[in-house]
Amino acid sequence: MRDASPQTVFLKDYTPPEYLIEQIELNFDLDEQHTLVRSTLSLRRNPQSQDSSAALTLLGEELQLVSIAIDGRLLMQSQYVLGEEALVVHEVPQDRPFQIVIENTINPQANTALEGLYLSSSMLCTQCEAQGFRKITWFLDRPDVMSRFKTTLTGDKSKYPVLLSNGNKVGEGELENNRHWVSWEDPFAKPCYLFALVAGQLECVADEFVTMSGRRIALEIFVEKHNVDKCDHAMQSLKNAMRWDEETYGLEYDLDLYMIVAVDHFNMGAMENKGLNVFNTKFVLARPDTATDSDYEHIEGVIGHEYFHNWSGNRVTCRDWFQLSLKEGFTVFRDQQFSGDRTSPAVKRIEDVNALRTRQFAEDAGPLAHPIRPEAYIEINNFYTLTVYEKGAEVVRMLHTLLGAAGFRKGCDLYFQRHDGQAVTCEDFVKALEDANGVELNQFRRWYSQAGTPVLTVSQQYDAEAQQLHLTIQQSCPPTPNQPVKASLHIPVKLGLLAADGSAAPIYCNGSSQAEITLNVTEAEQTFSFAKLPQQPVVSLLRGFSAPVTLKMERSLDELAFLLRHDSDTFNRWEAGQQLAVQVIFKLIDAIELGRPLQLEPVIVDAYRSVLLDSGGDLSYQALLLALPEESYLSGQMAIIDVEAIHQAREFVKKTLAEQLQAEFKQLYVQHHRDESGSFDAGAVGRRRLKNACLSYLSKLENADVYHIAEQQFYSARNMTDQLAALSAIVNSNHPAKARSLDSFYVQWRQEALVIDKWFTLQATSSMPNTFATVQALMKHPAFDMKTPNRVRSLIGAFSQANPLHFHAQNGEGYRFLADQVLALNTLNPQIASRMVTGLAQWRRYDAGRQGLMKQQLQRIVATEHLSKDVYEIASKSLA
Ligand code: 0A1
Ligand code: ZN
Repeated sequence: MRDASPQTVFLKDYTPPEYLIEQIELNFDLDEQHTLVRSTLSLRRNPQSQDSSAALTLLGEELQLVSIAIDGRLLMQSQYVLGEEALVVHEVPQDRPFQIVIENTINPQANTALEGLYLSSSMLCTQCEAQGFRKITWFLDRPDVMSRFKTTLTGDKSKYPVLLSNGNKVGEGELENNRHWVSWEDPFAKPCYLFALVAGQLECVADEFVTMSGRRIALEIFVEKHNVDKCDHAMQSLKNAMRWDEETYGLEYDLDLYMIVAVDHFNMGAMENKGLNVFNTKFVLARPDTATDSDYEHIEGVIGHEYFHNWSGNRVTCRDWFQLSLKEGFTVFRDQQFSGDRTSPAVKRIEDVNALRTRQFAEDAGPLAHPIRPEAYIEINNFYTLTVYEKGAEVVRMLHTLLGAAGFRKGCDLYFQRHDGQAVTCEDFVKALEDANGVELNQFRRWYSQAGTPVLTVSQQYDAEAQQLHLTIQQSCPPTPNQPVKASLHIPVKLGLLAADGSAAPIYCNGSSQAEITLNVTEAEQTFSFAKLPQQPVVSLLRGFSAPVTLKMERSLDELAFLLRHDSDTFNRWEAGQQLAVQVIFKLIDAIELGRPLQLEPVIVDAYRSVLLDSGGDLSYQALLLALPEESYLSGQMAIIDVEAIHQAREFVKKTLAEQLQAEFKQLYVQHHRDESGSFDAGAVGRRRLKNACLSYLSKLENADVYHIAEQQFYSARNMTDQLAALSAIVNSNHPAKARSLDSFYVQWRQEALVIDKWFTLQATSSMPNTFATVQALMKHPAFDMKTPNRVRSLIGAFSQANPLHFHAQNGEGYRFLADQVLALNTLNPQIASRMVTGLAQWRRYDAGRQGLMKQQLQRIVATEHLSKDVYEIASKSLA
């Protein structure tokens, strides 16, 4: 918990470690409440350190010291100082390597923060990133101290038949009193944040992968017994990822064994511990009747992400935590490429951009905005953000665009070759890309240090006589905390031109003609001219969303409808439809605010009709074209967010489209509805997506026919995608069988925690009246548990972050509720508590009344005693 004034850590203060730990031998005597740790460290002074003090400072928190010895001699209390956060040994040998042996105890059962060693159901497991290792034993807990680990686990054979750690198993044996031990050795030096151990009653699902050089790798997924039948997809995903990284980056796995363990209690998605990934069950377990198609896709994405970290993160790691995006931005980019290749690149790109624009853009425009390489933090766990991950991936993507696929690959090869086994910086990454390609990326580097979403304002001027088009692009970036003035960035802007018949108009540049080019926008204002255009073309700009920016360009509804019909760039085709809907919805919002009657623009009805009639092959893509912009995206476009008007206008469009295109929606629904058990292939997934998109529209009609369709689908579904889509249609309408369907779903799935999470989320995100009362009642439901992060996210997180209408109720009940939960979580799990505070961070975007109410709750949080650093940092920065 927080001391009087929590300390800020600055990037500018980085200095190399004073000591190095070449090897660590860890012995665990495992017990739920009283685990004994013996750690033997082989240390020496770091020749690179300028510091000359003879003291050694080891970091440790919440540990009970038993004994400490140097080179075999026990230390007396006068020889060290034991503080809340560190153990300082006054004098250690300076001129030779030395050994320290520390014995301490820890209590995993009391560890509800889920950092360090903790209990999840009946298994013991660890989470060490970012700074959890110091809750296991005293150590130089920083990523630039890389050590070889040898770990021996001892425990009761019945409680802990399976004992796992990083690397290869090198020994095991039986002991008296039904106890046993297993030793593990990891040949690769690593920072302690990649250490892991797992002990429990686990079943192993095993397979094998043969690498490109012909090595046989054993693959093992460990789960609790009742989940053995839900591992096939994760295993297949792992093999797909291993093959993909060989083919795409030339990177091969390095150990003989790759293990994944699925745990019920986990603060994040998963963790890339060397050779022993620990996963949230949500990203491992899938069976067609329990997991949706999106779940299947997320599992493959996260399995890929953790696997890709073996190179981008583990073999080459971060020098310090300010460099987090070095591994995370790069690895997210890699997992996005992988998922795109595995499913549909067009659909994957749209989903990623949608998430970026609705969530990361809000972060970048609010009080918590920071560069992808932050310069200061109070609690590093607060910086596992959308900015570091998702915007970080966009920055890597832009490098890929600027260098081309082959140049990017050359740069990555050099990066891995040059820095294998090292802890490095974002600068080292950019430098490797530069050196491999003989280019200079100086201006581009500003993306690492500058926060905020740049705005591109584009105007066009067509000169019929000269047959020329002039595009003027201005860039600007709004101020962000501590960065009032921004410098110009290097922004790659992909461009295509469309002729009147929808075909590509050639772009003449440097003597040759191309169908698409990338403009290098580098100045505050630049004009690009294009010749030999006998007619004014329609401009398709920022294709593929080639940079994480906001594009401002005057467009008529007809022009957008034209692009929606003809743009050959799949991203921009979708984007045209989105912007069309945005314009239509905003006109309606104006009408609502002025008290005028609402009328739907016919152009959107025609546009949607064409989409409904043109199946074009990729049904998932077609379903995306039908999806209206989310309320959170629309909020991002408003100076003062009018939650009710946004909801009302969007609902009006959805309902009116459903009324006017009823026959088309119904026809498509019927065409694609099958009674299938659910196979995860692109055709079946696309059919389900499209059919359920139609159902969602049709359910707005609120008639007996549609009620019947939804209920029929709910009861006959043999896969979770269809069952959940039907339940969602029921819950978000006035369906007479709502209560019965929810009860039936609960009874059917009460044994499956991940399905029950969906049941909570569906109710928490409902836009129907009485949702707040339902949420309050669900907090008291026997299946709700504040100590299980997935459950907290499924109810409190879903309500506060995905139900704008009810969370932002004018009377402030949603805000008060959230603050109550944050304070309750603060003592149990600070990481989860601080994630929940972000629901209040955007308070400045609302009307005066709501601002006051949100601020009041933030102030109440900050004024609370014993606040964790995590919550303090987010709440106080939100108020600043
Ligand atoms: N490195 C992991 C994510 C992760 C980060 C922090 C954690 O605890 C604070 C846990 C997991 C990844 O990117 O997958
Ligand atoms: Zn990661």
